Amino acid sequence: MSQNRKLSTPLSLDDTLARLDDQTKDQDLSANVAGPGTRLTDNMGHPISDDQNSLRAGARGPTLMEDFLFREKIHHFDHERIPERVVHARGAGAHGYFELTKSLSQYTTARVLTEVGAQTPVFVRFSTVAGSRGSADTARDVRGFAVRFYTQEGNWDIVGNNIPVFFIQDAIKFPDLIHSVKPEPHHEIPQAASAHDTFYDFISLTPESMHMLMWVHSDRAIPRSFAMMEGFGVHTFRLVDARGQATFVKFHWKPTLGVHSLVWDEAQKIAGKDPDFHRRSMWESIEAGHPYVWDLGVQLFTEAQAEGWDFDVLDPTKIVPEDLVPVQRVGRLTLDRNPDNYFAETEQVGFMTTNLVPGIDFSDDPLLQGRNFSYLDTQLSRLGSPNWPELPINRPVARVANHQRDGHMRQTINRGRVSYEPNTLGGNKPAEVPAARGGFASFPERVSGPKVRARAQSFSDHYGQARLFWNSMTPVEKEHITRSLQFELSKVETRDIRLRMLAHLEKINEVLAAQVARALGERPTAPNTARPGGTADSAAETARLAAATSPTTASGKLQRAKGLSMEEGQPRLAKGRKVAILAAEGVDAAGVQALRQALKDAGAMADVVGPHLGTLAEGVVANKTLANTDPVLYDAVFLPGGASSLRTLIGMGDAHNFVAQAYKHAKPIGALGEGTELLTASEIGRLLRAIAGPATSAAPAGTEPVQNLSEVGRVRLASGEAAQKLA
Ligand code: HDE
Repeated sequence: MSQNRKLSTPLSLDDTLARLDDQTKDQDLSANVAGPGTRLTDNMGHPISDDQNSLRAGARGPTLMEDFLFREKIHHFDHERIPERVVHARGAGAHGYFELTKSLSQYTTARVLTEVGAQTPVFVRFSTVAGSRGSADTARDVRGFAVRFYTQEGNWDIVGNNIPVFFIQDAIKFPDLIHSVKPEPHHEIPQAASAHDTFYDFISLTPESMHMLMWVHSDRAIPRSFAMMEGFGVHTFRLVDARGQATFVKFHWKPTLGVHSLVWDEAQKIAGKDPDFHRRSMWESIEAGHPYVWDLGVQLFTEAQAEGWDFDVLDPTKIVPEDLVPVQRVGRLTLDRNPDNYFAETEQVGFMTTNLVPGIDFSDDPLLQGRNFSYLDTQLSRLGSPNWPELPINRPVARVANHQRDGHMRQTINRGRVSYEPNTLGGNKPAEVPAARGGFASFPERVSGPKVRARAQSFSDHYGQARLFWNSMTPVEKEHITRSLQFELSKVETRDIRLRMLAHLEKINEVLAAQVARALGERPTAPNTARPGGTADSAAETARLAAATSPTTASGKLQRAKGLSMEEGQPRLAKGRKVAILAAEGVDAAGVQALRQALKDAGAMADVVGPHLGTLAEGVVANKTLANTDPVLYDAVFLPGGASSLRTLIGMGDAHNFVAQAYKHAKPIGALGEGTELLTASEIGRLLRAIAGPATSAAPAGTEPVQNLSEVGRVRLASGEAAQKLA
């Protein structure tokens, strides 16, 4: 990490990181160093002379009870596992820092949001929701996006997702939702998948989930990488200023690489070829010096403004459209350091929605209110002791001082005889901090009302924003949503559940419903179903939409909203992408070097994929083989020149398959010199010419792979049809 970061806070970033790092870190023995920590000991520090054999009565006799070294080692091993998270079990984390670029001092006293240029250490954990710890990264699912800021005023966690809304409005339904989506309890099938009866049974009986459902069937649910997805705080929060005035706020993380996805066929194949795809990409990228970067965005609005909208900002199934309140970018999150130890950091981190700092407060969103109970509770069962905040990854950098004592695994050695307040024996320290001097004080919201179990009337429109989302999609995005619903609902075995889902879809969009109905073998009710599996004629649909009225559209009177489409307005960069260079002995070394340099300059990474590992030409070393990797793991394929290299590749079915798969997923394919022969002279070339024609943007380019790579998103979306034929 850089040593010269500007700081306006009393502790330097390095100090705070050092505090986080702490003396609990042991020595990295893989560096093969000598010194303290290199002698093998047991947990009590006794040096061990033989770690190969247990203590026996005679070389062939029974093991002795007194073998404390054996018993301690096995005892520790037996207890190495802790319960996985009940949701978000599979995750990957990274360290970094947050830097504020625009002060929000007009709205809040929180120093992390007012001190421009100050850098706050962060730890971020990304996750899928439904799958177990060992499941695949690329399942269709919501992604957790949990950010911990280690501020000088205590830990602040934004425990968000990559989708800005949620399935349910009230936390009391969370166990039902999660029981329905997890593997079915009688046979524990399917793993990390929502395409099954219990999920759609629950969803079809829960209309408030329809908006979220549209997002989950969009390409947002199969991100290309963690660095190419947005993050959202989801709930409305409050910022509170020095006078105690509150402003509502929604938090956003906007990726500097833009929002990009896989396609479903790729996502499924990657799950087998490399289940660690997302965590590996993040790890490799950070190791290669390419940090993951987002801007922090805020939507700020007053209670009075919110009262004017036809949706409730306390309802977590609703967004505040960016057209109504633009997102202001106020800071930058940079993840530039991989954890040292997965368990100690990524597994033991315990996020909590209740980790707030003075100047930030909750709203009355009933989902948020319920979460405020759950996160503290779950840490106790997962981490096993009320002292879990003492674990290095959970320990704040702000000094902790209170009269809480004892409990399992207490680390702190509290001094003195006073553990109560008020006291005179300890000078009544630590003392309360009045709100005026920075102590946390809740926003004094006026609340009154009868004690009821009821939903507000303002939470009752479940389709308006689902429609808004659908209407805001481009034709290709609509097609992907349609295909995803066709796929998942066709796996539901109970016809009644499928029919209930179709009835909901009809309320969102008739054409969508009709196309899904066809795939389910049901009679479509909408008129425009000319292209099974395709999308509606957009002119006709636009006209119908313009005429559509709904008593409560929950859309702020918008038909389309900004910022929802992934195809519109996103940067398309080579940065963060990965290219496969197919090569064999005799490859054009200069061409490969030039390409690698160009990719490096553009912030992209490359693998040389050969028939075997090792040197293929001077300075060209294959680090992957055609057998141990796969085209689904890359964003583009490049075929360099070199006659003998190409002769070898043309004779290999795996090489043909590599190019064909890349083409099927509409990836850029570049070739130079003899490299073009694999495309033109082979069966692949014949197919490509027949299907794409020379003028199609997805046709093999022949040159300039880096430029083509930057087009990857557009091409991938646009050429789906042609690519399907190749499949
Ligand atoms: Fe969570 N959620 N959640 N959740 N959630 C957990 O806490 C819960 C919800 C989210 O990387 C658990 O420490 C309830 C919304 C993330 O460690 C648990 C409700 C959003 C993570 C829990 C929700 C989230 C969790 C499990 C309904 C997006 C992973 C382990 C009221 C805004 C954090 C843990 C990490 C984890 C409860 C709904 C995000 C059980 C009761 C909405 C990113 O406490």
